[in-house]
Amino acid sequence: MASARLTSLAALAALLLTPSAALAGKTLDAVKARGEVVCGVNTSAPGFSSADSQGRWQGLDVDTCRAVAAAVLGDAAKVKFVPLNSQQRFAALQAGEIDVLSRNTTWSLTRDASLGIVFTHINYFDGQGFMVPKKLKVDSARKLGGATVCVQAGTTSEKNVADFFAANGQKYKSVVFDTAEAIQSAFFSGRCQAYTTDMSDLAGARTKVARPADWVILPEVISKEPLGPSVRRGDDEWFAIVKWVGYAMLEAEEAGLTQASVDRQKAESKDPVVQRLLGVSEDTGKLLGLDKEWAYRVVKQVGTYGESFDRNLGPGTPSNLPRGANRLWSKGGLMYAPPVR
Ligand SMILES: N[C@@H](CCC(=O)N[C@@H](CS)C(=O)NCC(=O)O)C(=O)O
Repeated sequence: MASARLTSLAALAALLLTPSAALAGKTLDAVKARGEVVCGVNTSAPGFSSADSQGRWQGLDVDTCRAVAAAVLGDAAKVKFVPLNSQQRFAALQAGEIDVLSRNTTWSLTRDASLGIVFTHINYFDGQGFMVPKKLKVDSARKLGGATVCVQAGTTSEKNVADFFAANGQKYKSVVFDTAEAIQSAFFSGRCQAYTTDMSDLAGARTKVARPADWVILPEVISKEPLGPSVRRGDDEWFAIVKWVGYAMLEAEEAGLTQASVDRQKAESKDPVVQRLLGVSEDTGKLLGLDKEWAYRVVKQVGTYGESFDRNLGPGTPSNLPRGANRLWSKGGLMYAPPVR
């Protein structure tokens, strides 16, 4: 009797441990029925998400959504972008107005645990800094005691800046704005002595002014800002798709794939990692509710993480940011994808 029960328990355990095709989640079903991924992005953060004069969106966060569309719908162009300011972003995701929030958003305990959303992965390791007018002749954030500081409502920046001055025993005067447009036009017209937000945001904002050299980004990084996409809680299948699309872009870079050569690599490579990732050998797609070539299409249509970084943020772009902590773990950085297998 006892041994019969043990046998059936073992059979049940074996069943549960055997990979099986994913159950399609309701977001995946809705996205397929609609024929597009609805993606919440920044209204204008050069390098992360901004629309050009023809209304075409580009940036690292934009590429995340295009990659999800390539994996899920077979076409990276099938994305509707919804620009959201800092305060609107979480409500839009909670209310089901967007499928993914991909908008320079910091992963923190409070947001992950209390907003009905979950972060899928980190696509940019950032930190908060300060920008000042060159004519202020300040070379360190520690010399900003008593300064007027522009900051945006509903951001981690607002809280970190309070911690920073409190920890240094200094006072400051914050001037809080609701939108990037308002804060940037205020700061660049002299309303505040300093502007504080993520370092990448500061670099992006500075690209918008006529004389970028008149504005200095101070060296201190006062916080950790791990930025990444998030999805609504309660749809594990969709969560897994967005997460593994992000990881596939990293794994593709690590495996030496490129957008331009992926077709040749697919036809010729004998590397088991490449064959698996591109769907030449195993079918990892069916475990996610996708097809065999999901990750191949991501690389073919959007590129690897490194290619997206270089195109949108790297040297040669207006943001001109070093890869820094966002290098692969194998190159001394923090970017590490669990194996796509
Ligand atoms: N990473 C921080 C800051 C993100 C953020 O929203 N930064 C502002 C800085 S200006 C921004 O991007 N605003 C654009 C907008 O509201 O349209 C967070 O998640 O709170």
